[in-house]
Amino acid sequence: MERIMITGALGQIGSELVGKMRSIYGNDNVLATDIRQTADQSGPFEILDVTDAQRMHDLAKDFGADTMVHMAALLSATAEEKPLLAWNLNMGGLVNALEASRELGMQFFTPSSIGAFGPSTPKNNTPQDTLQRPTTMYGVNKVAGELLCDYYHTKFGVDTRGVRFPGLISNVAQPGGGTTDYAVDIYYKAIEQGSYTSYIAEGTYMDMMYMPDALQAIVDLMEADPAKLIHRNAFNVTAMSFEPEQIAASIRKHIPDFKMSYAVDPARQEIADSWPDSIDASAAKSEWGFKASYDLDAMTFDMLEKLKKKLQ
Ligand code: AKB
Repeated sequence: MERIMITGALGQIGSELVGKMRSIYGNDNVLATDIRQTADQSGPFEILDVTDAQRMHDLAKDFGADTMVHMAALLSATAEEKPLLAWNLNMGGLVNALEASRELGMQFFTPSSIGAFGPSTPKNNTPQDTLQRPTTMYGVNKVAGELLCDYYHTKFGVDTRGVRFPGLISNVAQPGGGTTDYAVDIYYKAIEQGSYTSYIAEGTYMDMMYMPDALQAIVDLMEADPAKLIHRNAFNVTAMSFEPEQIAASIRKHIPDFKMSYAVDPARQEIADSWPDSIDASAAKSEWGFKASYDLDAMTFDMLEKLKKKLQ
């Protein structure tokens, strides 16, 4: 990785990944792209609608990119509300990014998700290789995307790599339209209001990870020795699994009066119920040394510290 192009650079992951990659590879070697304009960039930035294959190809070529990191996508709850848009954007953007990578010989990364699993998948310690019959449009996109990345590797020799991210928690950019977003919002509301009303029901376990671990996982996988990669795409990665009461309890260690109530959103609850309670990341650990540094309490401490400074 020397010249990296990132799509969806203003999204939840992209807005921190750009900074991380610029700090490692140099500001001028990371091209950030997004469909929206921003005034706030420390290096090259271009407007890009990922469904525009020609512009994606031309930007990568003009920049001399050797790596494509494709992040632009609709998340699970929005994809359920706008399934056709999700199909066109998530699959159209992905195939365009893979094609540009094939044509220009770029290494390739894109994230899959725990959303690639469904109700018939084993719910606990979900294996790396298992049943994948998701019931959401987002999940359909993710499974198809995993297969498409495998195909571009075996058929065309593109160096495709990827992980299945759990819910990602960060204090920089807020997610939008995801099912796991409550686990970010709760920290903001804990500081702003001392209380939170969860749209996810008590007792609903989902895998999660703190953003610094997610960013490090992307860099580590992209830098990994290809000879050691058996899976390449869609590695299960996770740092913790919790239900809403556990995150509330973790927050109460710092804000003792924090109050939690519930107003369950049936649409997002249905999505959450179709996902695993916990996934097994042993393939990522053994094939490229994946390791998460933050557990729930370490993440809560850091989130509250950083958000207090940001919000007060
Ligand atoms: C979502 O909730 O849609 C995402 C995901 C788990 O992929 N955070």
